[in-house]
Amino acid sequence: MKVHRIVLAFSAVALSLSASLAFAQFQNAEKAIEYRQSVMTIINTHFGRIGAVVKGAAPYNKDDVSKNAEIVAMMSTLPWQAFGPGTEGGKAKPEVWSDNTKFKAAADKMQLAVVDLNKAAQSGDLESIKKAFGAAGSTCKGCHDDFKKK
Ligand code: ASC
Repeated sequence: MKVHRIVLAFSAVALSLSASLAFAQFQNAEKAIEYRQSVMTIINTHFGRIGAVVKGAAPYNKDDVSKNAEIVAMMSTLPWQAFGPGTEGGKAKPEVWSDNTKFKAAADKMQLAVVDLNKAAQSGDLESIKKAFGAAGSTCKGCHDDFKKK
């Protein structure tokens, strides 16, 4: 009985490990680059729609901003798995891989900032949306300055 349980526990761990490895696997570097750039394009589109409201170029509508912020928050979790070893290229600077700890920290910072933005968006308070938008934008810019080619 005990042994069975241990075997079961081990297979569960092995399964989830192989599942997460498979999740991070791309057929080749081109596929990984295409994936991360596509995700960034979607993030840019929806972040930009919030930006238009923040800058006063579009009227504030709570539902629209909430949906855009939700999409940004969800999408923000996706690009990083596509910067794995052997996927150098695209617009990524070599520092993504040579200074990977710093890159990961920048990625984490961005994800936390867009969670804040999402919270502000759901609250419906335009002033906190503006603040959170600015803070999130700085994390985008900071990471791009260090890790994205012009
Ligand atoms: C975007 C985008 C960025 C950031 C940055 C905010 O939509 O592509 O790099 O926002 O411009 O300062």
